[in-house]
Amino acid sequence: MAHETVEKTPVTLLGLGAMGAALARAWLAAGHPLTVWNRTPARAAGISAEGAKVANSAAEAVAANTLVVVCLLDDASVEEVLAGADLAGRDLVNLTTGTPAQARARADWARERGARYLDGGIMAVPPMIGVPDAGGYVFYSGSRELFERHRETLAVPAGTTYVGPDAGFAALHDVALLSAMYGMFAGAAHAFALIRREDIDPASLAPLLADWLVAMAPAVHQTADQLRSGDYTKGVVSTLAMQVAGTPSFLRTAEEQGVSPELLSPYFALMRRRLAEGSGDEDLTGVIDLLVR
Ligand code: FVH
Repeated sequence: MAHETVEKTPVTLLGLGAMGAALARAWLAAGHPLTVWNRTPARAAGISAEGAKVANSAAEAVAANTLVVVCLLDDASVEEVLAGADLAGRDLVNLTTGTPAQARARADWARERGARYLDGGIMAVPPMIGVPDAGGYVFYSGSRELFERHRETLAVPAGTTYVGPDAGFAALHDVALLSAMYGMFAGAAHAFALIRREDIDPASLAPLLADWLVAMAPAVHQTADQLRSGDYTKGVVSTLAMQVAGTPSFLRTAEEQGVSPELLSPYFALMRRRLAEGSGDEDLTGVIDLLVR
């Protein structure tokens, strides 16, 4: 029986930090020919032993393959590393975290140099890379054609979610989700602080906290529905007026427990401002409009 050999797209990867190394290992494990470069050459030794070609310079690595993936510290390092490389005809995929404006400027910069450009925002930590069930994925935005052309290769390290032709959208989605995550961490930090001096095992609070946050998370769908309709009273269960009335109890409890209210206070202040505008029968959605300058 004849065996068909499926050629795997060769990949160039610049950057072998924690995330770059995880990406490299995922592509090698899936059989993709891989050329790598890293500023500190010692970091490439392990990947080389696993089968990657190590280029002597970033320019040499870029010249090796059409698909060039960059995963460096920040946008400034991307500029520095690619400065001496000939990008003409390259498919540049930038997985370096940055702002939407940086991504848009980098897309223009790449286009001026004759490259096609796709920006990525990684929603995973290194141990999730190359582990299909880990739930990690990458937001992509920019050239749809480029995304489709390399979709299979890009899906090797983590899932792929294309969010539009605007190169800034991957970074915007990335930062939006991570910002929400920090809000959640802030709330959890306050909760743990409240019990810190009591005879309550943090390990007994943790599952209660996790279950509660999971139970509350679907509320974002109602928020989205209200934002779309413009009616912030639609489906409201707990009115802003009722919630503002409850806030002194939260602040007094913090005081009684010797806990600074500095994580809660800014949000409560916004709720009170919205209430003062006469929006007591609304949900908390109106706070969003106070944030948008
Ligand atoms: N690791 C994580 O948990 C997060 C998950 C979400 C996405 N981020 C972003 O991924 C980018 C790379 O992150 P990383 O984890 O690989 O970061 P490091 O381990 O610190 O490696 C940084 C690499 O960048 C190289 N580098 C830094 N500055 C320069 C420069 N001026 N010129 C050339 N290369 C530079 C560094 O090289 P070296 O220090 O080994 O010589 C590493 O290869 C990042 O945007 C995260 O936000 C990761």
